[in-house]
Formats: sequence, structure tokens, C-alpha cells
Amino acid sequence: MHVRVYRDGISGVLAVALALGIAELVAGLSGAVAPVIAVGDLLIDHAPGWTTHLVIDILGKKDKPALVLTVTLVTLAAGGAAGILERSRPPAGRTVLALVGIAGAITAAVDTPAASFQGTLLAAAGPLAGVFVGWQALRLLLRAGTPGPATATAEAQPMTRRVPDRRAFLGFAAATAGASAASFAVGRRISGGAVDVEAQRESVALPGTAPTPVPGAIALDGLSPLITPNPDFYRIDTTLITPRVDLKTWRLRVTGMVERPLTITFDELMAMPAREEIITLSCVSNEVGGDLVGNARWLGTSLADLLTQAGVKPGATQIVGRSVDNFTVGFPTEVAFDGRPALVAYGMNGEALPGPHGFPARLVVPGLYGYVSATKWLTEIELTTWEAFDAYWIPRGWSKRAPIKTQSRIDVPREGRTVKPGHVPVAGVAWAGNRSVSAVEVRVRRRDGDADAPWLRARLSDSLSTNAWRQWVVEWDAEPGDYVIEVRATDGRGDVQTGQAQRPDPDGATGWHRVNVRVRA
Ligand SMILES: Nc1nc2c(c(=O)[nH]1)N[C@H]1C(S)=C(S)[C@@H](COP(=O)(O)O)O[C@H]1N2
Ligand SMILES: [Mo]
Repeated sequence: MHVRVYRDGISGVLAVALALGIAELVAGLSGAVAPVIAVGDLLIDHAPGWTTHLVIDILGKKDKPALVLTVTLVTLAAGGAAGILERSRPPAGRTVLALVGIAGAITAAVDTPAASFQGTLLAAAGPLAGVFVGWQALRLLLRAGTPGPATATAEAQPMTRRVPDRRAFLGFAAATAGASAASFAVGRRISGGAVDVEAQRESVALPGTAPTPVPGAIALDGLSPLITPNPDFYRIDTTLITPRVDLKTWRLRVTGMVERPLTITFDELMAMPAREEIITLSCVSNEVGGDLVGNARWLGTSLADLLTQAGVKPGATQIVGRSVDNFTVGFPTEVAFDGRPALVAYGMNGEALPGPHGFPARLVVPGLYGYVSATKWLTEIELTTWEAFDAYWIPRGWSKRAPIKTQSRIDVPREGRTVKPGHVPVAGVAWAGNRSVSAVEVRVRRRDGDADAPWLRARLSDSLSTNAWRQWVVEWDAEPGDYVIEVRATDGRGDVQTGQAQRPDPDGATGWHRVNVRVRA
């Protein structure tokens, strides 16, 4: 009895595994989104805003495989239930399978960027075909797992009687598992290999602008480099599979409230005047002292030039950026024309934009947090009114206006370190959106008191641009004891970074970064 329940459960799991494999294969062939990924996308898009933004940030890149794995396991568990139910309450198992298929079909259809009606149909067809094949497999497996009529009368010699059943079951089970794994692998292979982003990146010949010289860096172990290398640049986005954009078919469209809507190819974009700008990009959910911030040399076309070509109509108060994966941003039109160098960027630190950072093109807007501005895998810039549209994160509870707040971070010494008495360099980085950093001050206090310790002026690295962070360092003559070190920056307007602590939501964290350090001989 127990054995049979297990067998039926396993049969159901295998049947659904086969269904998922087939769905993956069809998705690979048709270019649709596989249902497991689609369900994951749906969960990310419909979770309360603060949860996703925080979860994405806390778990970094690991949360996405974990989410896909969870969705897969839950689906397989539904299969197990279907297998057991199909024997005990016959139509119930089928019904569960059908529901899994329909849910997968709807989600995949909704999540697949709707290029055409056929595309949407194909996306739905994968899960349905998968469940149909899975259902056939389940019938065979259940039949093979059913003791033949002889078994009932053969209690005397159970061994000889059961062996053929068991063999048949194991054979079918292995075949189902094999077919599932094979179709899954082939499907992933096809979908993953469709566009070779690395090869395309290498084929891009960036227009010849002399790279901006980067003078006056402070070199110190543990201090963030002035320019963040691409592999170390933080990454935040809502996609489960990094979009692989094909340069040949990619177009950037400028639409909405413009005199002359534009559609330009990648070559046309690169043929426009290029400029390189050093801009610090920060995520709104960066905690005080956090590392969701980086500074890079961005190469691209001036957003203002592009918009001037299209001719912005009066009354177009919002610029909306849309990506190939339907992510959206929105920011005031005046931001593009107030003199700050907002870019449609295709180069990052002398290379074509890396895939995870938005290949082939993205927006980079000095002074604005990424979620309202920095659209990766950019495909459309729409001019509209401020009231007409709320971008991706706005209904999820994040502020619609989101200038980067002045922040500073202590990189060395790290929190909790013990250092030797004597000269101890205290160093880090400070940024203030597009307002430049004019000063950084550090305060070192004994843990037990010392409330009015003075703020010490830090030495700053050269200013690379008003939009870039600066490194800072203070030489501390450390005596034995326990200390709290704090830092605060002043922006180019003379406004001192507030010490008032505020959470990242809804419009960026504030407060001073502090580290605890022990000095011991
Ligand atoms: N297409 C797309 N672009 C996006 C996002 C996204 O989820 N999808 N996330 C934004 C957010 S919240 C930030 S902070 C920046 C991060 O850019 P990076 O990953 O290159 O550091 O990209 C922005 N652009
Ligand atoms: Mo972000």
C-alpha cells in the first residue's frame, strides 16, 4: 500500500518533470519564455515593491536561481500530488495536471514579450504540450505501477510475481526521467545560445574618443578604486534571464510627444557624436555604508541631442525609458536639458556595455537613482506627461522623484577590525549625485564618551566630474582603545550630508556611515 503511494507520487513527479522539459524545449524552439521562468518573473513583478527590491538587493544574484528552483520544486510537488490523486480519486490527478498546464500557459503567454500573436500562442503551447505528454507518461507509469490481476492471487510467491511489474515501472520511470532531462537540456541550449552576446560585444568598434584621463587616485588596500571595474560593478534588475539582444534587429525608438518620431539602428546610434562621461550610479536601496553604488566611464550619445533631433513637444514633462524586457523608468524632461550629461550609453570603461549592464544600450542619468533613470537593454524613449505614466517601481511604493542623496562610506578600516596603534589611514568614497563633493569630514570618538570629538577634514582625490564620487583619506594617529569612526560629506552647494537616519524606501537612505574599530598593541 505504502509502496504504491510512493510509486504513484514518483510517477506524478516524473510526469510533471517531463512536462517541464517539453515546455522548455518548445520555449527554446519558439523563443518564448519558459513557464518556470515566467512564474518567477510574475512573482517578482507582483510581490510588494519593498520586498522585491530588498530581496533582490540582499541576496544579490543568488536570489534568482533560488526563486526558479522554488517554483520548479513546487510544480514537481503538484505533480506528486497529481500522481497519488489520479489513483485514489481518478479525475482529480488529471485535473491538477491540467491546472498546472493552464497556469503555465497563461503565465508564459503573458510574460513573453508580445512580438506577434503567433508568439503568444507558441508561448502558451509549450506548457500545454508538456502537460499533454506528461499525462500520457503518467498513465503508462500508473499502469506499470499497478499489480496485475495475477498478483492478488499470488501472495504465496510475491517475489516472482512482482518482478515484472517493478521492472516495467522502473523502465518507464527511467525513460521519462531521461526524456525530461534531454528535452530540458536541449531547450535551454537553444534558448541560451540564440544570440551570442559576447561575440556581438567583441564585434562592436567603439567610436574613437580618447578615454578620459583618471588622475589623482588614492591607492590604498581595501579602498574602492576611483573607477569600478566592470566585473565588480553592482548589478540590480528584475529579470530572471539576462536579455540577449541581437544587434542586427535592435532598434531604439523615440516616440510619444515628439515632432519627428525616430527609429535608429545601433550603427546609427554609434555614428552620432559620442562623449565619455564619468558618472556614479547608485541604487536607491543602497543602505548607508552599502555597496550598491559604482563609478564608471560611460560612453554614449547625449540624450539631449537625441531628443533635440526628435523635437520634444511642449508639455512633454516626462521621459519614459523602456527596455526589451518591459522594465520602465520615468524622470522629468528638464533633467535631460539642464546641462547634466545624460547619456544613451553603449560603452562602459572602454568596452561595449556588458550584457548584465544593458547591452547594447542603456540610459545613464547623472544625479538620479538607477530605478528612475538607468534603463538597461533600452529600446524606447517615450515623451509623455508627468501625470500620464508611473514607471515600474512607482506603484510598488518608491518615490517618483528620486535624486541621489549625498552619501559617504568608510572602506578602511572595516567594521569590527582591530588595528595597531600609530598611523592608521581611514579612507573611503563619497558621492552627491550631480552636485559634486566639496568636502569630507571624519570623526573618531572613543566608545565611552568623547561626544564632542572634532570633525577632521579628509584629503580628497581629484574631482573627475561633478557627477562622480571622490575617494577620501584621513591619517589617524590611533591610541589603544575602542572607537567609533563616522564620516559625512558636503556637496558642491555646501550642503552637509544629514546625520538623520532614514531607510532606503521610499527615496533613498540617509545617515552617517559608522564603523567600530579597536586599537590594540
Ligand atoms: N531593464 C532594466 N533596467 C534597469 C533595471 C531593471 O530592473 N531592468 N534596474 C534599475 C536599477 S533599480 C538600478 S539601481 C540600475 C542598476 O544598474 P546596474 O545593474 O548596471 O548596476 O539599473 C536600472 N535599470
Ligand atoms: Mo536600484
